[in-house]
Amino acid sequence: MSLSLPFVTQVGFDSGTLRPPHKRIQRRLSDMALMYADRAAAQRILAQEGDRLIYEYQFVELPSAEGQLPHGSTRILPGDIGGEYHMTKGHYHARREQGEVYFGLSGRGMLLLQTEQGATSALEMSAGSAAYVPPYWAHRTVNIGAEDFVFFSVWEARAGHDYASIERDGFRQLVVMRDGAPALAQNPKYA
Ligand code: S6P
Ligand code: ZN
Repeated sequence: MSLSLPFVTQVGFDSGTLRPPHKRIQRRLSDMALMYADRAAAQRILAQEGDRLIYEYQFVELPSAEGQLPHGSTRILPGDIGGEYHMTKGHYHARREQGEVYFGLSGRGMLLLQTEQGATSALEMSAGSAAYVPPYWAHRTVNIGAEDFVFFSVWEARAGHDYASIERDGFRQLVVMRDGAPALAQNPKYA
């Protein structure tokens, strides 16, 4: 056993910024253009506007050992791609038995979840929401507001991230704009 030392990180509720800075990953439209239902809209935006930032996440990297708890923030910018709100890629944990906790810091979001057996869930989140992602549920967050949606998460170091099936099929539920408001729609790929 190697003993870790305790430490504290300051988290910006509106920006998600970690102080001191830690690992930071940015996802742009080109990184996930095939994940939006309207691929033509994604290509149009890339051609006309350029490669917009969709979300970024920052987290404290820890050794991949049992009991270590990496944690960090995600900030999703407001906007949509062909009427589908900006979202994270979403993933299953490679070790399916590992759950996670999300805590809303600012803005308005939707947490989409699903299992490999076909169960689905969609939970609204805002500042102060603590959402539980149980073991075996894939999870994706979506910004359904006009401001940045920022949340904090804590997961187990050996959980791992499995993006493959989501990259191929997406989530069963899409979060789309209907009459200017968010609504759930069925992903035609699962019809
Ligand atoms: C990690 C946790 C989050 C996401 C982040 C980005 O288990 O669920 O920190 O990594 O929100 O989402 P994604 O789907 O691109 O990893
Ligand atoms: Zn996760």
